[in-house]
Amino acid sequence: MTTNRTFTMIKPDAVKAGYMGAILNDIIQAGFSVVALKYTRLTPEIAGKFYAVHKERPFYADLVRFMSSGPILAAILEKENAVAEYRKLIGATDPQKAEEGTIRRKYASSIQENAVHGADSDENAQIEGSFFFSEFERVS
Ligand code: 3AN
Repeated sequence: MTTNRTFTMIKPDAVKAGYMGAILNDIIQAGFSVVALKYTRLTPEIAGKFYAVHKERPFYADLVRFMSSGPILAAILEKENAVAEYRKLIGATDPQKAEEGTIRRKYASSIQENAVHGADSDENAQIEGSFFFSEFERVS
């Protein structure tokens, strides 16, 4: 099912560095509309649950520590072909490999502290959005 929605988080490194407003502005200027927005701090338990698919990866413990190290901004975004369009806007996981002008190229410092998360499929966008937001927290 194509929903034209995706899920993102502005990660603790970018929030700490003061890029939250700039990144949100880039997202909106790129034609995404905000369906839901939440500024919060993940506990290690919640970060661990969110990244459970990476449990077996060597970077899992560090990733959980990092994602619970400070506040994040979670959002559901809408645009035609949202998942693919958003992945294009944020660029490659490794900011050094991300194209010029992408969010990760502009604001990220490393493969782990890479400024933003973007859902990688419609199915995961749906699951991740529902992990953070109830129905009445979404503007329809
Ligand atoms: P993406 O966020 O581009 O979809 P994933 O899903 O492979 O990338 O990884 C999820 C998160 O795990 C990344 N955003 C990054 O913070 C972290 N990560 C991925 N690969 C590495 C790695 N090789 N070393 C450290 N952290 C990583």
